[in-house]
Amino acid sequence: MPDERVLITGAAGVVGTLMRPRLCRPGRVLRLLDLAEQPAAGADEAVEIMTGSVTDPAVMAAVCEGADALIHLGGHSRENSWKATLDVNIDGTRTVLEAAREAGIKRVILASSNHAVGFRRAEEASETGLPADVSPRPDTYYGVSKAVIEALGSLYASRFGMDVIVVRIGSCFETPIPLGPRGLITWLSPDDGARLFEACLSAPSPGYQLVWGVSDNTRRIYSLAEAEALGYQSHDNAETFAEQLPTKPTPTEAEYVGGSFCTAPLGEFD
Ligand code: 15L
Repeated sequence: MPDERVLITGAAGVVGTLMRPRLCRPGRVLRLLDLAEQPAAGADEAVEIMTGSVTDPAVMAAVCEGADALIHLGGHSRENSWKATLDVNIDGTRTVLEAAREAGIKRVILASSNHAVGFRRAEEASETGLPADVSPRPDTYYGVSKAVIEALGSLYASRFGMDVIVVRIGSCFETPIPLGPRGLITWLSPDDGARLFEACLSAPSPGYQLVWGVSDNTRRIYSLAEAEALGYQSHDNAETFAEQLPTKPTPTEAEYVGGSFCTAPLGEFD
C-alpha cells in the first residue's frame, strides 16, 4: 500500500513544531509547509519540506497534489492588524480549502481557537463543559478569523462532501507553566494534541465536526464528549503542574474563555 501523505500547513509554528515528531509514523509521509525555514528531514523521518504561503494559490495547488489529508495550522496565531488577519487567516484559509477541494483531499482538519468563543463566560459551562459547537463570541480580530475559518470549513463540508473537523484549541504548549494559572484550564498537552489529530485523521466519515482541543484538565470548562466521539482519549492533566502555578487566574481569566485576549487592544500585534 502506498504511504499516506498528510499535509501540514504552518508546520514551523508552535503547534506544528510540537506535532512534527508526534505525527510521524510508519506508512505515513508528512508534507510540511511553512513560510519560515524548517529543520531538514532527519535520517529516520519521512517528511517533505515545502516553503511557501497559504495565501498563494499556486503554492497550495502544488502542495495539495497527492496529499490524502490536510491539517491546516497556518496563519497568524495571535492578534494582528485587521488587514493581516483578513489576508492570511481568512482569505488564506479559503485558498487552502479551495486547493484541497481541487486536489480531491477528502479529510481536512482546521485549527480554530478558544478565542472564537472568547467572550463566552466560564459560568455558561455545564457540568460536562461548554459544548464544542457553542456559537461564536470572538474576543479579537483573531477570534473573528477563527469563527470565519469554522464557517468556511462548514461550507466546504456541506457543498463538497469533504470531512472537515475543526479543533478549537485551548493552549498547546510543552507545559502549561508559561501560560500562568489559566493554563490549568486551557492546556492541551502536545501528546494529547497528537492523539486528537490522530483521531481526527482516522474517524470514519465524521462529516463536519467542531471539537475542543484540550487535555482532560481537572479545571477544564470545555466538553470533551465531541472529541471523544471521534476516538480521542486524553491522557494528560494540567493539574500535575498546579504546584508550579500557585497564583489564581485574574478576574478576566476566570470569567471569560478568552482570558486576557478579551481586553487586549484590537488589531495590535502583541
Ligand atoms: C491561541 O489561539 C493562540 O494561538 C495561542 O498562542 C495561545 O495564546 C492560546 O490561544 C491561548 O488562549 O492560550
